[in-house]
Amino acid sequence: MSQSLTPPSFDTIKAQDPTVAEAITEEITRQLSTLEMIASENFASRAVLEAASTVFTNKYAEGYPGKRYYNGCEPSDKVENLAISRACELFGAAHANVQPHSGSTANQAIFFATMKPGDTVLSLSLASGGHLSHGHRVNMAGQFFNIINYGLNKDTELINYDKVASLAREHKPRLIITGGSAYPRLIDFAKFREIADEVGAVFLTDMAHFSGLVAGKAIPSPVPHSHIVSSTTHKTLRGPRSGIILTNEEWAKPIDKAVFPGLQGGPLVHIIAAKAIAFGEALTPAFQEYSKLVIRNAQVLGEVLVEKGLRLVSGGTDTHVVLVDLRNYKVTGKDAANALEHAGITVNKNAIPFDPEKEWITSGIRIGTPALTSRGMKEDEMRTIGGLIAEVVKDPSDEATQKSVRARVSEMTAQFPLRADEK
Ligand code: DSN
Repeated sequence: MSQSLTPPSFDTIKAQDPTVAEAITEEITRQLSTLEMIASENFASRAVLEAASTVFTNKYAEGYPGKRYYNGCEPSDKVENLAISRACELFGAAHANVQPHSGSTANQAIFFATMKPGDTVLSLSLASGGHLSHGHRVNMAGQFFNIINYGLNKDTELINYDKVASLAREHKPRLIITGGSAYPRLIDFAKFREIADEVGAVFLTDMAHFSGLVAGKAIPSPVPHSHIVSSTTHKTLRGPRSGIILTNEEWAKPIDKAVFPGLQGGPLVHIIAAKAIAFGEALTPAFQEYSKLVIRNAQVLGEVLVEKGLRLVSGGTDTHVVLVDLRNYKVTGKDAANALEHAGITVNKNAIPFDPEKEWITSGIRIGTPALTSRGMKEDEMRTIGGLIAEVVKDPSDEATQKSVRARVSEMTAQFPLRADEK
């Protein structure tokens, strides 16, 4: 069994707490033996996993390097300073806060730094590929702020920049957000900044999904155009499960203050250490190659699905994600995702723009290539997988097909370690 998923202390867990060990073993087996195609997931390196399980988890380090509330923070300072300087180098940012526990808490801190309750936010709707934390009605942001959503052009399924500009002029938002969880195309960050400047708004890019592609220089960066950029660190960026905020000089202090003491308590120093390692990995030429391959794989996968008669939202992808409209097959996202899981292919149901189905049913599935690209899969594998997906999705009630595809998935996954670079 590949070691890349196994933290150093796993044998101790087995001896001390077999029930937890059993769940961990099941998860290791699941990750190894299925095709992980959730667009927001990836396989962190052994070094990242090791760092995340170190004794730094024992340390309280409230504050920032050089200015902590507790004593004994010298090693914590060292590792946090390293994470900060690597993040700044990686993204060409003036300032980085590496303490947010997740992408959602990063966004909450940004709201706290930039707005008062009741202020107006202009963000991409969840139904158009945005994110819950950008102000969906069930999210804290949706309840504390006045959320105005922009959407997509119905014909192109691309962001309707004219509508963004007219909504910005009408509602005078304090914060304009772009980025999301299911928008497969490049975003015109310069255009957003122009609109934000015109109405005096702060411009935030949430690059949680595509930050690894930016780090790998495979797509344009939002950093030069945004006042503030938030991200997770575990998706395309392939680090530990966590978040970061990048800012220009102007927003550095307010953001630091909003993260701590505004929102969080003690930072997760073990995870900050893991982030430092991930940023170091992302600074390598190998990561740049990886990022380009992630996109190429998504494009090839998309082409195969189109050949099989499925429609891709916006006609394709520029990133790591393809959003598939299943209506040609008369199948719902929920049924397709469940059938694929039985066949050993993990994706998620996802609303497509202007989806006639409810949020828990949907007409689409979202498929991503970051994790399988980490396994070393390339165009040939994407062609095979595209065919398998179409076979299963065509008739989600066909259990025999699911079984035969499951067998082929097992054969395929047995040939690839979780990390091609860590055999
Ligand atoms: N859950 C993440 C995703 O899948 O895109 C976003 O938070």
